[in-house]
Formats: sequence, structure tokens, C-alpha cells
Amino acid sequence: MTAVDERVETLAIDTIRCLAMDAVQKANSGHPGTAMALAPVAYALYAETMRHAPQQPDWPDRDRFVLSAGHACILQYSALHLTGYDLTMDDLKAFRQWGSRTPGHPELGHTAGVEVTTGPLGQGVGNAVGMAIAERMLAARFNRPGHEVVNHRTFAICSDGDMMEGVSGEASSLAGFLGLGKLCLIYDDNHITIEGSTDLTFAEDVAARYEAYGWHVQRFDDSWTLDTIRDALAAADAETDRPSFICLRTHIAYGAPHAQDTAKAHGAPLGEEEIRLTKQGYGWDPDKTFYVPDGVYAAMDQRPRGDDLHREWHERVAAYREAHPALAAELDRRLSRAGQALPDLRRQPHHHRGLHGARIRRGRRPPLRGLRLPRPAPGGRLDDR
Ligand SMILES: Cc1ncc(C[n+]2csc(CCOP(=O)(O)OP(=O)(O)O)c2C)c(N)n1
Ligand SMILES: [Mg+2]
Repeated sequence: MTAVDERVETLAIDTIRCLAMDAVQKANSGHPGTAMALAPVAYALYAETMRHAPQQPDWPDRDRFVLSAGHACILQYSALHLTGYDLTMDDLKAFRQWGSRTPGHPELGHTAGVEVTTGPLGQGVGNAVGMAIAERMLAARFNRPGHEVVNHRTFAICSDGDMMEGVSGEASSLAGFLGLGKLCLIYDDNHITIEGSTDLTFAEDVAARYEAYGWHVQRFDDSWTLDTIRDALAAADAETDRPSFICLRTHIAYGAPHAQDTAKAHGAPLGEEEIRLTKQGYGWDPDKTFYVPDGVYAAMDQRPRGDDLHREWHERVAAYREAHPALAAELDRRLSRAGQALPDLRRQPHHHRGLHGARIRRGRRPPLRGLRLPRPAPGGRLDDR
């Protein structure tokens, strides 16, 4: 990786923040504050840490990213755009518009680089755990000494609302029990939810809970920098026996003079005047909107690196195919079925009579028993296109 100058890194992070403010303002709806606060995390993940390939978004062995706090999707869209995915500036300008590729929450199959549809809080954590389990299962089933064809990590960002939902706790408990060392969850500990301060309803020590689940936990107060995040992600990578939980104290709407640390920055545009003041605070020209300063695209473009990673993986698979042809054929078979929608259960032939048959005749959905389902290859979308 070529070293990026610190000035350009700061510009890149502020670009993500300004795109979030501008897109939400133009749409006149959306969630700017969380994206602004997490811009350094998105930069560290998308431009440095994750092994992904913008030009092959469905490459099976890519690292996975799940934005469990799906309301902050402008963060992901900006990162996808800046790192070279098929998502243009016009797509960002069409944020939350009917039929656009930038809907109000991430949607699988709608936007290149989005791995899973998120929005119901907590569920994305469950998806991330599922993806990490899938990776573990595929690696155990298919990797052979000297032939590592499955080896990727799963990253997820979650918010207070995610941590309040039971499903995230249940999934995280399982992840800790299984010791999913390639899973990394970053918690946006901003003390703010849709209604106001978390003090109103949620005062538990979330990081301690993750310690109790058996995770590797790192906590940071609000003095963290980009280097802190880099080090934390490196420590998470080095910890191979336990999933990692990075608890980051953040400030929603970071840098906005009147909106920072307020619940109103959660789900409403900041307003033209506040955006101007915030841009001035970043040292930006307040008259520029949807602006990407010189050097930022070049610093964040992951296409060359992604192409290399993708090619190396294909070389590894070619060697594997030679050494283990039967296993390779089975891996192909599984990957070719992945990502396909399950059939419409109501259209499946049923093999039941009597009580169940009576229910079917009344037009109710038949029971699952007896259905012929395709054998799933777990792990999100693994199809190689
Ligand atoms: C299961 C579920 N319940 C309720 C909501 C509605 N909702 C959207 S965001 C949010 C809470 C926002 O707080 P937080 O998760 O801390 O996000 P932040 O404001 O810090 O970005 C809620 C309750 C939801 N998306 N999913
Ligand atoms: Mg919050």
C-alpha cells in the first residue's frame, strides 16, 4: 500500500463528512450525524484495512462489511463511491430518491458493495455473525494445507440501538462461544439515540457485556485518532481466537457547532447555515457542495489493489483445482448457488395430506416439511461473477 500524506487523509475523512451533510441536505431527509462521526472509521476500513475489490464486488473471498446501523448508509455510499465502486457522484446526489441506487437504508442487490439489507437495528450484527460462521465453515470444509482458498474477515458497525436489541446479544454470545476470530464489531458509542441521550434508558456497560461474551474488547475515549483506529483494527486482526469489539466514544455530527452531540443530528438535515459553519470549521470552502478535493480519489481508490487481490485469489484457486479437483468442483457448486433467492415457498409442491393438506386448501402457506430447498452455501453473497 502506498503511504498517503496525512493532509490528504484528513481531507478524505472530511470529504466523507461533507458528502454526508450535502446528500442529506439535498434529499431533505436522512441521517448525517453518525456518518460524520464515523468518517475516520470508514476511511480506515475501506481505504486501508479491508481486502475488497470495487470492480469485482461479488468476489467470494472478499472481506465483508455490514452497516448494522443502516440509517447511517450515506457513510457507506460515500466510501463505496470514493474507493471506486460503481456508484457515481450523481448517485450520491440522488440519495433517498425513488429508484436511486442510494436508498435510505442499504439494500442487498441494489447497490454494488452492499452485502446485506440493514435497517431493523440489531439484525445486522446477527448477519455479521452469520457471515463469520459461514467463513469458518467454508474454510474448515475446503482449505487444505498450502491451499487457503477461504480466508476473509467480517467487519460491522453498530450503534446504541443495535446494542439495545436482543438479537445482537444472542448472536454475539454465539460468536464469543465459537471464538470467531475473524469478526470485528465497531460500536459507535455516541451516547445519543433518536430520542435524546442514552441516559434516558440505556446505561449499561456494553463493553463489559462483550467481555462477558468472551470477546476481545478494546475501549477508547473520545481522544482517539485515525492511528488509534488503525492500531485497534490491527490488534483485532492479530487476535485470532476471539471476535473483536471496538468500543469508540464518538460525537454525533462531529464538528457541527450547534448540532454536535444532539439527537436532532441523528435523523434530520443539519440546515444550510449549520453546514456552512461546519465546513468552515473543517477549513473548507462553504460554497462548495458535493466536492472532492484534489488527491482524495487517488488516495482512496482501491481498484488497483482490489484487482491484485482478486487475481491472487484466482491463482490460488487454480493451484487448488490442480491439487484437489473434487473439492474444487464442490466449492464451485456451492458458490454457484450462493446468493440465489430461496424459492417462493408458497409455490413449492407439497407432500402433505390430512390436517396440513386442509390448511393448504384454504390457501395458507404450506409447512416447511417436505419442501425441496436448494442447498445453501452460507456467507452472504458468494457468487463469483
Ligand atoms: C429494531 C428497530 N427499532 C427501531 C428502529 C427505529 N430507529 C432508527 S434509528 C434508531 C435509534 C438511533 O439511535 P442509535 O442506534 O444510537 O443511532 P445514532 O442516533 O447514534 O446514529 C431507532 C430507534 C429501528 N431502525 N429498528
Ligand atoms: Mg447512538
